[in-house]
Amino acid sequence: MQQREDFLLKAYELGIIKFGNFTLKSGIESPFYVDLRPLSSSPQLLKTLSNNLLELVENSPFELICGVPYAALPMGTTMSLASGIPLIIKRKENKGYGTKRMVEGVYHDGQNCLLVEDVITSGQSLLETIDEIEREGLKVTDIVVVLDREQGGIQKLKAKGYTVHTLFTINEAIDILHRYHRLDDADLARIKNFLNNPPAPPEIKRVPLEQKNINHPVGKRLIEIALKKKSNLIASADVISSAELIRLAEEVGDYIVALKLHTDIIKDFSFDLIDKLKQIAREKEFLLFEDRKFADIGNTQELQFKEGIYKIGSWADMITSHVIAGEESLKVFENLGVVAIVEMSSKGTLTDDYYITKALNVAENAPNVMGAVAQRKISDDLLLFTPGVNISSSADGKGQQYNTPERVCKNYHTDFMIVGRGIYQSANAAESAKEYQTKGWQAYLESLN
Ligand code: 6AU
Repeated sequence: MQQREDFLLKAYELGIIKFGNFTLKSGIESPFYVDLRPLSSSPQLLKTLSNNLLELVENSPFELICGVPYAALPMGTTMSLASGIPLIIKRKENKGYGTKRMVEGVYHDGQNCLLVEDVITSGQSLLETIDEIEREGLKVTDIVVVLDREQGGIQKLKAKGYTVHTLFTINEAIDILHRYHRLDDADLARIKNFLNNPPAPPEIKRVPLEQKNINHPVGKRLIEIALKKKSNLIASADVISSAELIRLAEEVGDYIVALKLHTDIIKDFSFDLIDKLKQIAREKEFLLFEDRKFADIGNTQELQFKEGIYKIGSWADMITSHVIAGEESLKVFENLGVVAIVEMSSKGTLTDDYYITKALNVAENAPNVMGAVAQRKISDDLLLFTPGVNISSSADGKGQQYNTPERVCKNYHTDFMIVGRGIYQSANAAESAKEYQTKGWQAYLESLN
C-alpha cells in the first residue's frame, strides 16, 4: 500500500494530475486534469509503475503486451522488458492506411494480448482499440489501466466480457493526495462534488447566419440572399448541355442562393451561356459557384483560373479549391469567394481527421477563403457547405453517401446544403427545389433552438 502511495506522490510531483480549472475536449469544465505522459521522463517511476501493473495481472494468461498509443506505449515497453513478454505496437492512424498493417511486431493468430492503457474514461477508445487488435486475429481478455476516471468505462468493458485491472481510481488518487496535503479541504470538496455529479457536456449552440463572423464580401452577400429568400439551398447543376443548364437555372432560381456548376462537363460551353446565366442570376438573385476543385501549385491554379476555355475568374462569384498545395497557392484566386474542400462526402475518402484538421487550419488562415466543404461542424468563422444531401436516396452506387437536410443542419450545423441529383433528376426540378428549400430552411430554424 505504502509503495503505491509513494508512487502516486512522486508521479504527482512530475505533474500527472493538475488542479485548477480546465476545459476538457468535450467542453466540460473540470477542476482537475490528468496526463500520464510525464511519467516517461522518470525511468525509475516508469519501472515502478510497470512492476505494479505486472503484479495486477500476475494470474492472467497473456503472451503479448500492447500499450495503447501514445501515453501507454512506454509503459507497455517497460512491462515487456521487465517480464520478457514480447511487445506489439498498434498504429494510431486508423484511416487511410488500408494497405499497411495496423499492428506491428511478430505475432500469430489466437495469441492472447494484454492491453495497457493510461486512463480510462468512457471506455469507448479502448473498445475501438480492442476491436482493431481482434481484427488482426489476436485475443484480448485482460486490460490494465493506471487510472480509472470512474465515468462508466470499466462497466462498459465488463459488459463485453473483458477483465479490467486498475491501479488507481480517481477517487482513491484524490484521497491520497488530500491525505498527504497536496490538496486542501476546499479543493477536495470541489473535486468530489464534480466526480459525484458529473456535468453534462455543454451543447454547442449554432450561430445564426446573420451573426456569423464572415468578413468576405461574397460570404456576406450569400448570407444576405439566404435571409432574404429564406433559403440555405445551393443547387448543383451537373447537366451536360447549355440548354439544360439554362432551363434548370430558370426553374430553380427562385429557391436557391447559388447555382453550382461544373463547366467542364458542358459539351457546348460558350460565353453566351455565361451571359445568360449571369442574367438569370441577377433576376432571380443567386450567385454563380464554379465547382472547379483546384488542386495544384499556385502558378498552375492561376492559369486554370484565369485562362483556357472557361476563364473562370472573369465570371464566377465563388469557386471550390482543395487546399492540399498550402495557403499561398490560394492567393491566386484573388478576391473571389473561395470554398475550401476539407472533407469529401464519398465512401472511403482519404480526407481523414488528421487531414481535415490541417486543411481547416489552412482555410481559416487564408483571407479569401470564406467557407469549407465538410461533413462535420467547423469553426463559426467559416461558412459550412455540405454536399451529399438527398431526401429519397442514401447512396448512388458510385461512392456518394447521402444525408437528409435535417441531419446536416442539426448535426453538422451546415450553413448551405448542396443538392444535385435530388433536384435536377427529379420529374419536376422547380417543385423539388422548393421542397429542399422549405425542408432545409425549416431544419436550419429548428437547429437554432
Ligand atoms: O447531390 P449529388 O450527389 O448529385 O451531387 C453532389 C455535388 C456534385 C459533387 O461534385 C459535389 O456536390 N461534391 C463536393 C463539392 C461540392 O465540392 C464535394 C464532396 O465531397 N462531395 C460532392 O458530392 O457536384
